[in-house]
Amino acid sequence: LRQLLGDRQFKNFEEFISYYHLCAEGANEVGTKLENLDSDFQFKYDHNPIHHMEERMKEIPSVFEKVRRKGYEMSAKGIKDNIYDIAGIRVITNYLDDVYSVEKTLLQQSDIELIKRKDYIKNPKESGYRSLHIVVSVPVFETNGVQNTPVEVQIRTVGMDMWASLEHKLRYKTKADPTLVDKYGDQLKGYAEELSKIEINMQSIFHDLS
Ligand code: 0O2
Repeated sequence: LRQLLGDRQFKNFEEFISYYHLCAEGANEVGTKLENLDSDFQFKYDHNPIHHMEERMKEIPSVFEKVRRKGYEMSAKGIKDNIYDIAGIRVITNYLDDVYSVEKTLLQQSDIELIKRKDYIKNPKESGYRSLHIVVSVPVFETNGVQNTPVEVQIRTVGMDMWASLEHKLRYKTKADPTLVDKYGDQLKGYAEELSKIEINMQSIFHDLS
């Protein structure tokens, strides 16, 4: 941590740790909401939109690295005001439409507020990456009162998730020489497009059979 923080003094470290803990509780709240939504879908429509979910807390050195990279104030306040993905939930859906129905039903809940939204499905990244990223604020009830807490929810289909996981591993593996992956950039982007076409067709079959 000292290396990442460099000479800069980190202000209010204890306050940051307490906030970090709060974010983990926020992720638990949102995770439970998503599980309940999936079960309600199954009960009412005989279909589970969610294939599976993964929860992760951004590692503390990664939080500091992001603060440094983005040029935010290295303090508990700098983190609270700017870093919304300390707690993250990845929701992997069966079909493309499920991405948006999960988003819609989550945002319909009266205690959930949308803070930020990036639709990399409608506007894929240059790499070919596809996913819907939303940041929601959820109230967390603690011993000393209620705190609205940000949680990032990344929603994507099984196909998008397969591509993103493998592409991430390839990039990580060749970190020493990034040009090695760039050599395959167009090919990887092409695969993301092919997968997207396949998923649109699978969705149509599902509609026909439903
Ligand atoms: P981790 O551990 O997965 O979080 P922000 O200020 O947060 O809105 P940022 O950080 O640029 O801006 O976020 P962005 O680009 O919207 O989303 C970052 C996350 O999306 C990454 O997390 C990846 O999980 C995923 N992602 C974005 N682009 C790509 C891509 O080209 N390929 C793959 N495989 N994943 C991507 P982190 O920061 O890597 O870490």
